[in-house]
Amino acid sequence: MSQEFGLFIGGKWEVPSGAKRFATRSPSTGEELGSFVAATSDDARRAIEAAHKAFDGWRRTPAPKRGQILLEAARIFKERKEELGSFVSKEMGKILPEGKGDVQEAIDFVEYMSGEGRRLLGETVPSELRNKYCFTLRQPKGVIVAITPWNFPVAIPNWKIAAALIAGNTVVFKPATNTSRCAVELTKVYEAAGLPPGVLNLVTGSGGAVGKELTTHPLVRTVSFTGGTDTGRGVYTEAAKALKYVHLEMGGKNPQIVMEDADLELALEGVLFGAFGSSGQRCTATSRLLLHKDVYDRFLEMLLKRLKSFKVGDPLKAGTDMGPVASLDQEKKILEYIEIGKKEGAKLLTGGKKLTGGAFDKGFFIEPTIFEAKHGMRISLEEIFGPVLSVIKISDFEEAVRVANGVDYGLSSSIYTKDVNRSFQAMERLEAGITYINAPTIGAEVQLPFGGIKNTGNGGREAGTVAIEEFTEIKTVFVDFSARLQKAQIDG
Ligand code: UN1
Repeated sequence: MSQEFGLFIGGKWEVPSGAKRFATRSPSTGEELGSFVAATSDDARRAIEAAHKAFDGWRRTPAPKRGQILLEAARIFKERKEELGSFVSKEMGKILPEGKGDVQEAIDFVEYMSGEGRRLLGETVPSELRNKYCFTLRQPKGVIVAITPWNFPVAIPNWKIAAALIAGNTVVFKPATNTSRCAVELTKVYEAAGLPPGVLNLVTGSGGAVGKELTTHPLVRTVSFTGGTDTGRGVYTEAAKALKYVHLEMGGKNPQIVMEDADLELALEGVLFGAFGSSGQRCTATSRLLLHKDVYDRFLEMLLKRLKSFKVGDPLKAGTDMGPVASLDQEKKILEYIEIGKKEGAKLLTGGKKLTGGAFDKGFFIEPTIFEAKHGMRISLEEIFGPVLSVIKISDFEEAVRVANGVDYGLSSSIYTKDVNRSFQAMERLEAGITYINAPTIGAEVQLPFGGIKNTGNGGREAGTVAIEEFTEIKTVFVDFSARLQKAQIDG
């Protein structure tokens, strides 16, 4: 029997009477990692009410003081980095260095946001009238709902939680079901850091049960969602009816372009990390390699050779390059896409199968898979979210840009070239929220904005200084110290 955990509402861990439970399991070994409460809409409502109750006290806490609590949370994350990193690896299957990287990304962001408590800058703007001051303030919105995915179970929730908290909001956190243990541990960090009761609340369980309440309750002011496009569309549509502001961060079909003048060794390391890091389960994963015809055969040969020594297996073992995919559902979906690829005539160059036998039988392991594909095939257009790479031959830079942009998504993009002019042109013309020059499509840093265009999102960005925008209202203030009625646009 694994450890049992409750919901965290109003500063207390609680198990509602008659609560149903679910367990999470390692996608590598099947080991159970905890038993969690499947929250109901009533639980979600109580969490929202608790967050609302805590709001006034938290918003009035001076922002630098809120920052000190965040800094303490960052310190505890640091202290627990190894342990939390191994929870990430165990619960969603990415290899341990990446599990620890997930936690490090949280540490970086929480530290960064703690400093924001001493800024939260507004603007001072001149008035057209004498003896009048005009300025703006950033004010918290109220109750924020954070709906987060399993692929970065520590980093992504923190992008939302820490930014919302520093701005003075209170939060209801609804994590993906299959990484509930990471979510519980993360919540405990904030509890230990001294966050007042109700400022952060955790509601575990499926979105189906609590989604409507979380997206339509009158006290919820903003819903911040990262996850799949279909779910995101549902959240957006539902919340729109209740006129909520919604921030969406969804899929990608990110290209790495390799031009004929590229440093091929560098591009090779880049594509391996980009396509197969976290078993390809990043929104930023490289799922298309756009390869210039002059280096096509050579680069493919290098890639296939290098993959021969690529180790798939236990994510906790040193030397493993790639762990399992995160769940049975993921495995099914990825294997389906591999079949689709074969049916639409893409040539399977390597991989393509579920790994079986011995320890593999306990988990969801798929070989790193590479297709020689064409632009326009489904495997070259749709997000697979697995270790599957489509290689597409391009004959020049114009074609590379056209193919790169020829998808519905626009999160990340990358080009390998030594030509400065071309790299700047790529930067300007690639339709994506993020462009890397001579680096893979993954690896965003927290002090810069993160997000995408087209079907990837709805215009907002996380991280960086803009992170605060999502979670604040701007108040415009006019102070007239002339002691008489002055009429803008009419006087003077
Ligand atoms: C995601 O996959 O949703 O740039 C986030 C990266 C990571 C964040 C990815 N720092 O790959």
